[in-house]
Amino acid sequence: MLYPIATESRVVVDLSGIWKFMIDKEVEHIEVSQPLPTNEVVAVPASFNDQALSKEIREHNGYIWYEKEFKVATALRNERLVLRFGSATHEAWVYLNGKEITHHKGGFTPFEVEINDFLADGANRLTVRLSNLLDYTTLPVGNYSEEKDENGRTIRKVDENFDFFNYAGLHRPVKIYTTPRDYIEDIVIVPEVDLASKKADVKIAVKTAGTFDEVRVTILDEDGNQVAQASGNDLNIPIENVKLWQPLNAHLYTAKVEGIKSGESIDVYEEAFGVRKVEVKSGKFLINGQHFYFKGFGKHEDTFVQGRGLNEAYNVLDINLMKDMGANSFRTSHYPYSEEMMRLCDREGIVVIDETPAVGLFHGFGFDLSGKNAAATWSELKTKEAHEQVITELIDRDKNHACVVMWSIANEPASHIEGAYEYFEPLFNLARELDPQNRPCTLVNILMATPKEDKTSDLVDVIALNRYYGWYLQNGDLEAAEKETRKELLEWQEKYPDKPIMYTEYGADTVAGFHSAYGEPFSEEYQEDYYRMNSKVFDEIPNFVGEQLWNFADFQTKFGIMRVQGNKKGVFTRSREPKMVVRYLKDRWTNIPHFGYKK
Ligand code: BDP
Repeated sequence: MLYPIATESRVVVDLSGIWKFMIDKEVEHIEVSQPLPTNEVVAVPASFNDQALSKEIREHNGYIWYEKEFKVATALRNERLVLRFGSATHEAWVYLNGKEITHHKGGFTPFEVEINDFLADGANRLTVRLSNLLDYTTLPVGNYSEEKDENGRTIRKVDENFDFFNYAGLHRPVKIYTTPRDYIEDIVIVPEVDLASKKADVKIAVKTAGTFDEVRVTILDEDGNQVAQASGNDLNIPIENVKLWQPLNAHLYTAKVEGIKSGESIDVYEEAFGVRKVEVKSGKFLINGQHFYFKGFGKHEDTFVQGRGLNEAYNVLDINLMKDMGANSFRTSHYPYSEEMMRLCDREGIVVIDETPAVGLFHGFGFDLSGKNAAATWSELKTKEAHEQVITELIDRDKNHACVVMWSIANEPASHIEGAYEYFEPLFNLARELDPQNRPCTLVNILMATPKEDKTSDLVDVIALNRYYGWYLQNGDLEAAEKETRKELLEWQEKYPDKPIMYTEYGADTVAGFHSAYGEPFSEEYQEDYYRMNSKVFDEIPNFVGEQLWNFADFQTKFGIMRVQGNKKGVFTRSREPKMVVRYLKDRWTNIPHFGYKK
């Protein structure tokens, strides 16, 4: 699905701003042909939760209503008009002037609908009913329950089966964009490069709707110079002396696609792309033929007030903080991030592991680490359909991004439980079939899924581990933790000598400003000692190709006795002040090259 941009043939109207808002108490029927009976307002894009200063709103589980009035300029009325949501969390029913025009389930991917037939002259009323409910059929997975109160009203409850606050709302921009009636619908770009001769063959497939005499593709370099031009819907365009997209040194080409009729350019779209080669070979992760070492983070889309809503200033700041530390990558834990962030990573050369919202695939996941309920996971959860949908939508959205080097099919599923292989095998096949660029695929492994217990490692291209030796296990005893870390990593190395191994999470909760002469857990000293211990072991393991720590910044979670105002494993606070450990990590990472660290 193309991102909405303004071009010579397209106009974008942003509906961001202040919308009418109300939570649905389910006491009276809401008549969508009428304006919403509320005077409350909410800002879009953002989570609604932290805007209202109301516990009832913040913790509401159920349905939520949004409404916005807009007008469309007469000059645009003959164009094809498309209403597009960057995301709506987690399920949306969309009404225009009282008529349902679309519905979408899944809170982290875009969807769109043509609105010409539903527009009124003058003011239009856009009403959105959202649900923030999660259960055993959704991704993420929620523990859902409901009961009736004394007045017969349904009280719904979602206990997150994961460790982040269930923020919801219109998290990403809502836009109307125009196209001509004959238009470019999709573009698939697959750059194949011969590194030795510096020659690329860029396969470009253009899907159009309506009729054109010609589809013309012009490749421009970063300075806007024409590099190549060809005509057709299925092209293979050679580029000589190609400039590669490299981590932190990104070169982006632009494919300018024109739909032409009677010699006139009717529709124009511009898609940026990078030329780079990603491979997994002999226990190493290669970008452009060189052994890449991942340095970076698991993150969240999580900021004060906006919650999980798009916050572009924070996105820019976060990438600048990463670069300053010598980091080169992050994982979109635990859901697809905004398209704006993906475009920024393309531009900035940040390497991304792109994750689906498949988190909580672990029956009874909680702060009790016994995992005693996990056995029921693959019989109790009914997420197969949602999982196929999110893989399909994610790959469709992000297929052309140079920054994406690997898909993460899930985070911490109960992959040590019988049934996991059978659940995941078709999903890995699906992802591999759908990705035109054939990127590696992984699944992020939970601590119980040791080399002996895990059932899914044969499916993954890279062994991606979340490990908490020294935190959830051997807390406060880094000597014992070091032994366990080494023991397990050596076991993986021995069992899968051809697969690269990386950590996609490791961390210790740390209260900013808490110091301890004894390096006690929760102190800034402990966090640093913990990372130093891990680094030492990583450097001993030949196939260890990357360290993405948990977490970039402190973040909001569900309530629980293990969380004080959220998860404190950030190396930055939620407002991005560095904890002490940042100096150590900066020193380590600026001394580790992006390439060739592990020979
Ligand atoms: C892992 C999860 C992550 C949590 C983290 C933690 O993947 O979402 O926040 O551990 O406990 O279980 O801090």
